[in-house]
Amino acid sequence: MRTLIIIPTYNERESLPRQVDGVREAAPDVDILVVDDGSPDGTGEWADERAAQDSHVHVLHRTSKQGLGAAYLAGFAWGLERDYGILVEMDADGSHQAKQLPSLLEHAGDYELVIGSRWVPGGSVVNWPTSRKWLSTGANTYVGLALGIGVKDATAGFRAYTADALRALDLDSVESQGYCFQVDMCWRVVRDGGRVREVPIEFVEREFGTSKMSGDIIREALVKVTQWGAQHRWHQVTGVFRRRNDA
Ligand SMILES: Nc1nc2c(ncn2[C@@H]2O[C@H](COP(=O)(O)OP(=O)(O)OP(=O)(O)O)[C@@H](O)[C@H]2O)c(=O)[nH]1
Ligand SMILES: [Mg+2]
Repeated sequence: MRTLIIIPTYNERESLPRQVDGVREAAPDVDILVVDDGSPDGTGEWADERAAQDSHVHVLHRTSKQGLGAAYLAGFAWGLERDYGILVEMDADGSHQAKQLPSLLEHAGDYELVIGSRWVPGGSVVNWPTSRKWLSTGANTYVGLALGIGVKDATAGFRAYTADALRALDLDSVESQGYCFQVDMCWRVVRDGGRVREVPIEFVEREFGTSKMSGDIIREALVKVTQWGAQHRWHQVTGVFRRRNDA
């Protein structure tokens, strides 16, 4: 199945070249789409130069920084139009290691969504302060309790979808950004009856550039997951009453 690795970038001039090299080496048959939001540091120009030399590399330019979720949605649309069968999300910053792509892709296609997970046995994080570990495990515990999905790392951004799974979703209605985008997409796949498989990965904190994580991104995730959780529980409860009344 044709596979597209989508790499969103904003000011990743230092990190992107090694990530692209790594992917080309680890999975020579796959194509790469860099989705750059007009990075002022020249990331987009570098990607254009690389694309001119390598037919496996493509670039989608967007005029301004519109968030991770919007970049991925544009990347999905680009890939679906071109009939890729598997669409992979991968950060540029080196946190998602190209050498682990084969284990992610091994199960892609058999499951609607395969997630490279930090929080299943065998998964790990490297160079994260304790506060980040608590934030990530706390967020994932909260997601698990609120939504009742048995996914250990729903905020993870190294993942592979089947094109059919994405086509089945109403992607136009996805408005979430950052971490919330990942939870939103996972929740949509699960609600649609899709199967999710987690494979352990080693996640490495970025060496170059700066994180785009912010308080707003954390707040967005907290508010939306709480809303979705409340709606989900309400539907469960009203569903039980309806069944009892029907009986
Ligand atoms: N195109 C685009 N890419 C973005 C945007 N925000 C973040 N990215 C990219 O998305 C990837 C993940 O962003 P990071 O800043 O590493 O955020 P993170 O991985 O959630 O947070 P850290 O764990 O702190 O690194 C990187 O490749 C970023 O360059 C955006 O608004 N537009
Ligand atoms: Mg990162």
